[in-house]
Amino acid sequence: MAKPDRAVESLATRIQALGEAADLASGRLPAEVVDEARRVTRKADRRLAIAGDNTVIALAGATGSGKSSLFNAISGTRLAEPGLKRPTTNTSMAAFWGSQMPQELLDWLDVPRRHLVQGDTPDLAGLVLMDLPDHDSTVASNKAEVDRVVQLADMLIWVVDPQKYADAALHNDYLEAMVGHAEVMLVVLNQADRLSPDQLRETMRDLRGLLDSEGLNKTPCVAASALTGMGVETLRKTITNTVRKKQATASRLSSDVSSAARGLVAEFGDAKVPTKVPDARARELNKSLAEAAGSGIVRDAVLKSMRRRGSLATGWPVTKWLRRFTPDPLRMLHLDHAVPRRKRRAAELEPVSVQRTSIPTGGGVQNARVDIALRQLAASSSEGLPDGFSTAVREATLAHRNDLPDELDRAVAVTDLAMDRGQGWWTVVQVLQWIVFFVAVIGGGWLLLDLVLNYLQLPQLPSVMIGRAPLPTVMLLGGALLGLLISLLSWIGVELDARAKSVRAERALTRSIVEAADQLVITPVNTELERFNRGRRLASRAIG
Ligand SMILES: Nc1nc2c(ncn2[C@@H]2O[C@H](COP(=O)(O)OP(=O)(O)OP(=O)(O)O)[C@@H](O)[C@H]2O)c(=O)[nH]1
Ligand SMILES: [Mg+2]
Repeated sequence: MAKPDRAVESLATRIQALGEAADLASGRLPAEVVDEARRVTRKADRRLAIAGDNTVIALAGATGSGKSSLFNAISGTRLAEPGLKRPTTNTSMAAFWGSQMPQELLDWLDVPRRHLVQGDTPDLAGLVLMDLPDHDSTVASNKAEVDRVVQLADMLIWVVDPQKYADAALHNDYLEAMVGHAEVMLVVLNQADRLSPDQLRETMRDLRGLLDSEGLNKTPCVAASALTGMGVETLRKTITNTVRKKQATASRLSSDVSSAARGLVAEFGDAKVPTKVPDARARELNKSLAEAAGSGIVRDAVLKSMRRRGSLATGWPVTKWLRRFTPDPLRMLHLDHAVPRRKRRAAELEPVSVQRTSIPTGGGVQNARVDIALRQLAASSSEGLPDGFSTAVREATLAHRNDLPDELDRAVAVTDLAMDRGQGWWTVVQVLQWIVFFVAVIGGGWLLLDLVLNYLQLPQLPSVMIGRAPLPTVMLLGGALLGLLISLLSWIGVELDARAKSVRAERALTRSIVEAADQLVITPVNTELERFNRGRRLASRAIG
């Protein structure tokens, strides 16, 4: 048989989906539909919410009472292994009547051994019949297991035998504690074939009295024998009735779930809705934020500052000295710190020590552009959304509007502009400059000394010639020329470096700004869109 396109969801999954869809829609879709969905979800008690339309019935009791034998007798199978050696059953076992094993439910029940019973038994469809291990009260895990199953069981059948039906361990540790579940319990006195009719009547009266004294008046008790088949039909009927009742309850709930889910889906609408902020809008926002944060100003300042620092470091010592008196543009913006990576991270973690720049920002024009970008982002992100969700999207875009300037400034302040890297060559040039400067100074001094000696008519210094030119002249002119040449070449290097740095700085700033925008605007909006899309998916899944 061809599988249907859409997997048929189990009632349990649909109830869960409806509950989650209602939570996601809360505050955004009309309260009536959300409240109705919640009411329906609440109506589904734990049993229905986990087991859905499956009926869970478990056989519990002392070892040797005949749980496994009864299991086989009731189910008409030989799945359980009854035995003479005690205890026989040490892990729980379940048989499921239907076409597909409800694995999730059996996982919840923690049943390791599972059997599928197929066949023409519509009156047992959806039944999970469990054979629990001996309830020996000394084994804590067994008690925990019974406690676990009883929360979900539509019926818990306690199997006792004529010898141990009054066992203190059973009554004190289990039955008395289960008063709250009296209505879903049934006590079976098995091995009735071992008693004479009189003994049986007597034992049943005794058992009834015991149960009543424990507050279990509503718990029926029946006599049975797995061996002769006595009472088995009654048990089967009780089970069939329970299955039918469960199915009826489940099907009523199922249609309630469907109609509540339909109500939600109608409000979610069927318009095509973006799954995230459109890229173009995010880019637009980033651009306007970069402008408002003054990233262009910083880029220019980096360029100018690198030029100034480079020529200070590599220029001719004389011109260098003069330029020292011009201000550093980055220092004026309070961005001249070369924050080491480790320290930077600490600064990010420490909201009190917020670093501030002095970039002249927040101008009316820039601010207006940010507002426009935010409005457009909200508008195109909320296309097709119902009112409540589109309001939520708008609010998400504006939630941090007032913190944006500060956050952006902080992002700029902690961005590593990499101003302190890649300047090794400056030192080399600096040493060279000083060498040629000294050569020129010595040449000049030499000539000056010659001039003074000549004036005083003292004997001249010996003249040294390089080719046809005197050495001091070569030293003075050569040094000066070489100094200028080195300055010129380094100027080219500095210029290229400054441009590369300013581009890199702008990129780093853009990254910081994009990060801030992501955190303060894009992510909150995307969260809202996810909330809508997930809610709508779940609601339509809950329809079934
Ligand atoms: N005479 C008689 N013997 C029975 C009856 N039911 C079970 N027995 C026997 O009692 C013994 C124990 O039966 P089981 O069905 O294995 O008991 P259990 O409750 O599953 O035991 P554990 O798995 O050890 O917890 C077996 O030898 C069965 O043949 C019954 O109704 N009458
Ligand atoms: Mg057994």
